[in-house]
Amino acid sequence: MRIWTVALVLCLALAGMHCRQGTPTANDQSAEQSQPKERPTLNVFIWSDYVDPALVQAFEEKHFCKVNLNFFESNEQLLAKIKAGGAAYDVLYPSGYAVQTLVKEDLLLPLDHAKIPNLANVDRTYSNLIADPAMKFSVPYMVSTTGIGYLAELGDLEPSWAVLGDPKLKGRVTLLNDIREVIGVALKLHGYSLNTTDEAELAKARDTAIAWKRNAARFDSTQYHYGLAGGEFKLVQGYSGDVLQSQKENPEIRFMLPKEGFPLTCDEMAIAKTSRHPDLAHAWINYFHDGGVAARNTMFIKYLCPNTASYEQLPAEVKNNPAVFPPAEALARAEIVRDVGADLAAYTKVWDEIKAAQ
Ligand code: N2P
Repeated sequence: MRIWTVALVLCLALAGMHCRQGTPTANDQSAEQSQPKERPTLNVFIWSDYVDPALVQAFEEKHFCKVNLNFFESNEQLLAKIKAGGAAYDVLYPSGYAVQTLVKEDLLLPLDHAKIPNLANVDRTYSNLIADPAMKFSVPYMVSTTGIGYLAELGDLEPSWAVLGDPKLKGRVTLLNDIREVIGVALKLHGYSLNTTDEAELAKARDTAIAWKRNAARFDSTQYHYGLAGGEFKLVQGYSGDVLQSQKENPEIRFMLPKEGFPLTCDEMAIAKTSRHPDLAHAWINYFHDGGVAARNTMFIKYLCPNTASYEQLPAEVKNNPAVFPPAEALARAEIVRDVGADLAAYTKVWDEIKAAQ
């Protein structure tokens, strides 16, 4: 027993020496006299519950750096922050439609593919979902769908967005705090495109969303799945992975993608033009497309990472989960949220009316 303990301690010490060789102080001839070089900080601006924290820690160790995760709750919040300038973010996670806006406004750094060899692992079968298939400015991170999360006690629900207005659930429902998601699914209920710019269609969606708001406890994009797991809410409009993550705490949670169609986004990784650590930012993007890392991340956050090298490392229950990898018949009902350009003003007007309604 003692011999094994000594051997283990020796192994750990050797492993420690080996690790330190890769750090910025490794070539220092007189380590005792000089100050150790300070770890750079990579500032990442990301959605909440969107990365396995153990992988972030492993990256910090591998690249001798500190990672600062900052969270945003909608693309509009991300865009407002980046457009205002002043924030020292390195890596950003906009959805495809927000990538288009950032590129138009010249706020992203063109990517150096030589620094991201794992781009070879990106699954090209999803190229049609991606805003920037040549990956000039952004690399797909996760595909997310928006559906309904609910407690199994509700039984067999009608697979329709109409359930958001069910009076039996008054006060126990939440809606995403997101202009395109809420107006988008109200448009879908009526059979319209969630990228419409038709004023009459938007007005009809507004009235539906106001009725839903009256039935809901609140708009919430970040805590709702905890409320669902705890039973505070019985039914939520939610992102696929958020709802699936909450099954860890409460296995009696279900997820469905309504028959009228649903929003789909491919959320991307991009580097801010003002990044102070562009090399480290490239290394970050490369790391999350390593097959093993992508598989571990998918297992933890339960979103679909379009990374071919990861698929064979996923357990069957993730690979065969239609809420993570929607089958073709479900994908046929998905609609990608697109940049509506100047017509966003019409959405903003409707959103303000929904928010103001009593
Ligand atoms: C994570 C939400 C990410 C999905 N909480 C947004 N498309």
